[in-house]
Amino acid sequence: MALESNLRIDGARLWDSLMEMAKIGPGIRGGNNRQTLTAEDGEGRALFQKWCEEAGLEMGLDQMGTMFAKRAGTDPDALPVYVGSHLDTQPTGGKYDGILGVLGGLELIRTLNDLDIKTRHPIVVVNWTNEEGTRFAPAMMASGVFAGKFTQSWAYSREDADGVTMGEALENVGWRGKETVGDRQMHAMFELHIEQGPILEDEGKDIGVVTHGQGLKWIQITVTGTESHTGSTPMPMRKNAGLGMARITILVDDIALSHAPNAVGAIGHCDVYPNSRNIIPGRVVFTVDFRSPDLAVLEDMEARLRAGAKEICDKDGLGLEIEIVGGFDPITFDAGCVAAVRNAAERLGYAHRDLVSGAGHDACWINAVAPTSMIMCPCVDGLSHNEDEEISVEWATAGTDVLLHAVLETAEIVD
Ligand code: HGY
Ligand code: MN
Ligand code: MN
Repeated sequence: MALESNLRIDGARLWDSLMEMAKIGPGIRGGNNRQTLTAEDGEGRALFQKWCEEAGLEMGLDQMGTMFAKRAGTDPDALPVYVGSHLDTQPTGGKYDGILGVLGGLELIRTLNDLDIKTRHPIVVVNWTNEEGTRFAPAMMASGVFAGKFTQSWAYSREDADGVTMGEALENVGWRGKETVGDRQMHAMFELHIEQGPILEDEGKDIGVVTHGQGLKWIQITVTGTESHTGSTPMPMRKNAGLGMARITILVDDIALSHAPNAVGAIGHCDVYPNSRNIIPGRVVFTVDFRSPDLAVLEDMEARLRAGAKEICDKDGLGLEIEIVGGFDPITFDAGCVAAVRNAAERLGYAHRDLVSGAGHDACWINAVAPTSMIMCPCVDGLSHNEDEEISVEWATAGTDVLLHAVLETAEIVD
């Protein structure tokens, strides 16, 4: 059976599943708060597991809690083609970031079942644990362990704001599997994801053919000063850690802008101690998020941050500690997988363009151990990591149609 342009998924069924999943771990403004390894994440996992069982898939679970739902191929020795993404969300996350990739993979399976299409290679739908890295840094944690970037014991030791370790949370939520992480061999992996940026919508494109992923550095900075009274401490006597953070915040912006237009930088996380209205902060802990498609630029940004932060803290008599808590180099996706995505978009008649992923994804790590690429669809106003994140059923359908065709080209239909 040849791959015909009329071979399409059921967009209405996909949309229903997205809306059903969105009811779990509701946010405060219509989005989702289903942070990794919380009870809400466990509920979302259970719903995904139920749907996979209804689709006749065999569920595997590894020691990082990653879920692998397998549809058998005709050749038991052929390595599977993997699809999927993540079901965990930001605390003020949207309904589609990650979820579209997992449920789009499930919709692909449902479509193959409806049409009784067999493939030589098995197909596996994955829900990677802790992609977001919000509760437990770093991001893309389970896929990072799978790709050998982090040890499992280090990942288990990572703590959330309440001092709970990732290993304890995994045990408590009851999703720690037995499978050794990284044992699975992949023929290829395709990840469908919303763009989380404005390019596709601005250019009227349905599909992003993702050729590269920009690199990322998460640099955690601790500035220490002296807690003292905000009223009675004379200004010259103060060692204000909060002021140090403010000066470094401006420095981060200046460094990123000096590498415009492709570099970006921001501070999204900060903890102020003791965080009392009338105590000068004695300690602040915050994370700088630098990104660029160019490794030399990333290295330059880190070097200038280290030098500039030291100058600021020395001048203000503040202590300074710097720790890298996450990151990966810019990546180039597999040319064969990228071509399969581009062929699919062309065959299906979807407007498409090559794209560099601005956000990090599990595919960025898996690209190190298997031929990998990504498919992106637009999102409204390029907004993501915001409860107002929105896509259209047409965009979701187009992305999943392309996923279906790219996977079938790779997994080989058997007549
Ligand atoms: O940080 C990222 O790029 C991803 O959303 N975890
Ligand atoms: Mn994501
Ligand atoms: Mn995200």
